[in-house]
Amino acid sequence: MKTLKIAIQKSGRLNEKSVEILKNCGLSFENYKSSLISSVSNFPLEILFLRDDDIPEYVQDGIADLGIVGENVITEAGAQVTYLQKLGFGKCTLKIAVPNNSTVSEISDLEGLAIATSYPVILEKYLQENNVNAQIRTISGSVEIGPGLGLSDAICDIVSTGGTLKSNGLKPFAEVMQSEAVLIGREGSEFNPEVLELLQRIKSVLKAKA
Ligand code: PRT
Ligand code: ZN
Repeated sequence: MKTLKIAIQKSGRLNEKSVEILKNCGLSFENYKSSLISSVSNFPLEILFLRDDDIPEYVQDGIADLGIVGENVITEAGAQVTYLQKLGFGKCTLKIAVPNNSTVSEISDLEGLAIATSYPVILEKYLQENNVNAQIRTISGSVEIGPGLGLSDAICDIVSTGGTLKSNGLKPFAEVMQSEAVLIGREGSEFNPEVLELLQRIKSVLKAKA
């Protein structure tokens, strides 16, 4: 029997829930924080602990068979992967926001302005679909401080409670994409008997929770 590999986030917002769902599937493994790989003792599966940004490509390229990652990360990476199951955690929305005192209130008002984001691919597509020409400033984190520093007129970032926007004097006015954690594989993954078994267990865990 071939041992499958599943890639999950090593640390961060999705780590705990990813580990929890696998444990709830009856999988027995050590969740060593310092180890990058862990073997499941009662299922032909190895767990790879990675930065979330690397997970879509690992699955696309066949280094891992399965992955648990946010839809935002998959879409931004443009990875060719198959969505096997939405997992109901890590829910958030990619939103465009402006300073509270800004006169920008609709998408067309963004014409000619600068927008800071860590999601340039998703934002560019969204702007194109809305026929807006804006300057995208790609930064890797702390996007919310962009307008305060004069780096940008607006931002496009992940929002969950909205607390971070609020505390930085920003207000959202457009939703670019909704996201949650999903189980991904490659085309045809669902025909692998071990993948199918794991998928069935995940579905039962989700059903029991609902
Ligand atoms: O180290 P690694 O690269 O693996 O992790 P990371 O730092 O890139 O990601 P991490 O752990 O922060 O987030 C992992 C995934 O969780 C994201 O890709 C999303 O799919 C999902 N997620 C859910 C979120 C949030 N909620 C979230 N609130 N990701 C980020 N945030 C950030 C957001 O960027 C902003 O800074 O939280 C802030 C806003 O939160 P609120 O509650 O104040 O609105
Ligand atoms: Zn990341």
